[in-house]
Amino acid sequence: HFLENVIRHPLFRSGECTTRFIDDTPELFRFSPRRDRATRLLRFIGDVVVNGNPEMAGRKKPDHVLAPAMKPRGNPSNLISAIPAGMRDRLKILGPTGFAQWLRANPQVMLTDTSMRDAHQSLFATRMRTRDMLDIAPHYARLLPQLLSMECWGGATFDVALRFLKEDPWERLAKLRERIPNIPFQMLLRSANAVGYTNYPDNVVQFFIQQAAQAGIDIFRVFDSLNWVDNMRVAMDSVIESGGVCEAAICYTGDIFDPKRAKFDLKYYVTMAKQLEKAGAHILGIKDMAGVCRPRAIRTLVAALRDETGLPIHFHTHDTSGIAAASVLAAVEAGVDAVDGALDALSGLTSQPNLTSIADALAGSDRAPEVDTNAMREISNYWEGVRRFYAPFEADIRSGTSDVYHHEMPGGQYTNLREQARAMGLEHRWPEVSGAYAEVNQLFGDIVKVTPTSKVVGDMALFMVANDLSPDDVTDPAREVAFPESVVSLFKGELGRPPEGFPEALSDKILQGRKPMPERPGKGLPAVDLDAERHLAEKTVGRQLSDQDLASWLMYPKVFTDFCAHHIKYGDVSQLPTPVFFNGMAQGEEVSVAIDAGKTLIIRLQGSADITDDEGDAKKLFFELNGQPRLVRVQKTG
Ligand code: 3PY
Ligand code: ZN
Repeated sequence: HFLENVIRHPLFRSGECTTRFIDDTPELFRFSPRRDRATRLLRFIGDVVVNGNPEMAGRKKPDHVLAPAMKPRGNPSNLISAIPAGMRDRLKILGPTGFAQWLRANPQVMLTDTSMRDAHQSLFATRMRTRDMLDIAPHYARLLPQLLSMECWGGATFDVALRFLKEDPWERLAKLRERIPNIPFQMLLRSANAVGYTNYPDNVVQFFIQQAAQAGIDIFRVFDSLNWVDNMRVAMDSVIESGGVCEAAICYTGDIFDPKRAKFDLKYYVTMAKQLEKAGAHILGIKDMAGVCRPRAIRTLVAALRDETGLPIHFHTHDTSGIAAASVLAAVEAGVDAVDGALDALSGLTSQPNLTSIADALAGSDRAPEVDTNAMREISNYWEGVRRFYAPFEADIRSGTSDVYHHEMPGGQYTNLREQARAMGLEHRWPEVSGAYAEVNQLFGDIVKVTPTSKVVGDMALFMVANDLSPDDVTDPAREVAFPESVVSLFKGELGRPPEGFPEALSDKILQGRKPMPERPGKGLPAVDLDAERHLAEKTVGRQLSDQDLASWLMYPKVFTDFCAHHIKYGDVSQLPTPVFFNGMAQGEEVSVAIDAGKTLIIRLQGSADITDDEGDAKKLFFELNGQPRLVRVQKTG
């Protein structure tokens, strides 16, 4: 190791070192952390083998070793071939405004692939790991440069990466960016809630967006969970100042043709669209998070928004009903400029409709997108293998459900709420939960339901079912109700407010004399002293923090602290194969883990033995690491 350090040292390589080189260069004695990293990874694998990954508690482990996902076939030189110019190159030349104008004038419909964000958020609780994305990333760069964008960041991915997957979302972004320099990256940003569940002070939102733009996010889809434009402005301004493309989204709820939901009529959406255009949006997103925008509605809406604004329109929906592709095709016929979908193996059910099928269905028409659908299928074959790793996180749903038109649950929430219901022993009462969800929506005054307001509606629905409360019980002034904390917070205005406010009687009952916030929360929240926060965070986690680390801390201080502790104990686990991360290794199994460019660990589990020593019951695991025997002792915790 010492010699390695000497040979690598820039002074040595420059040939200018003197006889004092060794004395004056203490870092020569700092040996490669590789061995230490390997030890920590073996410790992690050992822990999972012996005690299980806590993430898998209560989930069914596969009964056989899972095969790696198959990457696209063909010429292996594919991956060293030059990366073709893609849509990101066009964006760089034209800039956000010029790019948006080009998008609006372009006759073909453009495509966004959500496979790396919303698709897995909506199908398997956002659990897709960085390694599974990186393995296919170079193929995207070479095979699909015509995509408008890849949605690969934001939404719940930030929280889940740190909290459950123990990996750094910023590193994920950097590594994807390195491998895919030519396709725009898109993120979902919850305006004042950034990538969290509550409004943050304005300067925190601004700092987060600056970091995201510098780290390589090109297109920011910005929405507010109550469609309150005032609460979107700070985020929108910040995206624009950071040089990003600001796609301001309207969250679609109700049905523009339903007289009983007249609040969400065409005028409501057109008015909001005009406000967003005035606020500087480059692109207008229609965010149909539940998948309830019917074909007739989207046709009318797209035509109206294109007429009434000068912006390109981007349509996002979910296939929970089983017929969302009909709405996508109707949107295309009505002149929508771009649509979202997921590649075949990650499409359908609560995810996006199938992007490849949409492209194939449009083949030969004057709006047919310029993409290689054979390449999309090849990449999808890879996703099919990857999806198997995450089977324990999938909800047991096998078909589309028309019930979504009634409850309007976002696709990204559906499986989570079912999971919450399961954890509370209420899964067998799911139809009641989904019915209560619709009732809560009415009790709350018929609101937009999307993260984080959807979470509040879900909490209240579970609360009502668990306590056998009817809507009348909830509103009855004579009946005391211990409302969930998130409901109180919503009515206090901590997530903002719907333009028309909340129903007064229920608000009075929930707030019991307290007054709701008169302004958007960000206005009342004092700016965070970023230097002081950095100091506090560094003291807490015991190391210096980058600006990106600080942004993680500002979003989720506790989760980030736990993540750092995990990192100290086990190192960077993001490059472990997913089956190993969740299930450990079987005896005789061998895996390779790339810990750095060009540095790979070959890990083999040779065997194990139960032992009891001074510290209690444990297991000795016999590994082979790059051919050398390594012994790991793991305390049994169960
Ligand atoms: C999120 O905010 O995570 C969503 O996916 C909303 O639809
Ligand atoms: Zn979505």
